[in-house]
Amino acid sequence: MLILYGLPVSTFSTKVRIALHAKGIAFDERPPPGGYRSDAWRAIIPTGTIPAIDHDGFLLAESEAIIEYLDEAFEGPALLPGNAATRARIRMLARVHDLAVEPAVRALFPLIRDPARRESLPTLAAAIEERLRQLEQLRSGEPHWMAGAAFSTADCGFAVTLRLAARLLDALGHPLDMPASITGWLSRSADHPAVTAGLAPWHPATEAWLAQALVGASK
Ligand SMILES: N[C@@H](CCC(=O)N[C@@H](CS)C(=O)NCC(=O)O)C(=O)O
Repeated sequence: MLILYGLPVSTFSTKVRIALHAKGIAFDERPPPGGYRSDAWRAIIPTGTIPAIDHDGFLLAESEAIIEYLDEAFEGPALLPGNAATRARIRMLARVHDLAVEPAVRALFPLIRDPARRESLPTLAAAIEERLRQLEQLRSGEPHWMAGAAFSTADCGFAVTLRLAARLLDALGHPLDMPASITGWLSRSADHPAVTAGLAPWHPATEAWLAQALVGASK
């Protein structure tokens, strides 16, 4: 059976978990041996990051490469559907997620752990909101999924990251101002079975991490 090396709380592991559910691929999820960044894990995946997959001995890291591999190697609904232009837009939005939106959200982590860092909250929140305005323009009012009529790899990452952004900013007392079309996409995504299944382990793990980090921060 295909192995997903990942953790419930990890954004990029959850992105791949959603893709696996969308393709209907049976998988066994395991934590990276020794933990991510550990020497034991780096001996397997030199970057030390999660997620990675093991498909009958074929090891692969990097969420977007993994999803494209799964799409080509397995039957099931296409995660890069459509013609060349649609597929290019899917890849573009998936990169905007990985390279622009997710890093802007990740920048909030130190503020959760350390109240002394929270003076940068307005700046970081504004940076996320600016990224979301850009995303809205890039999507040009797409009424269905992130990049068109069909659910795609472009939906998998945003389904995690936009929820995380809203949850972290809420915890920091600065509710996220999300463009209306993105809010609409977010509520549609909640009803997609792959998103529901992929997020099922992520929700409690995120709440547990947040509770622990906030308690640590108040000491
Ligand atoms: N570009 C990578 C990013 C993966 C990533 O940053 N994963 C985080 C967990 S969500 C991680 O492993 N962080 C440890 C590190 O960066 O050393 C991908 O798409 O898989």
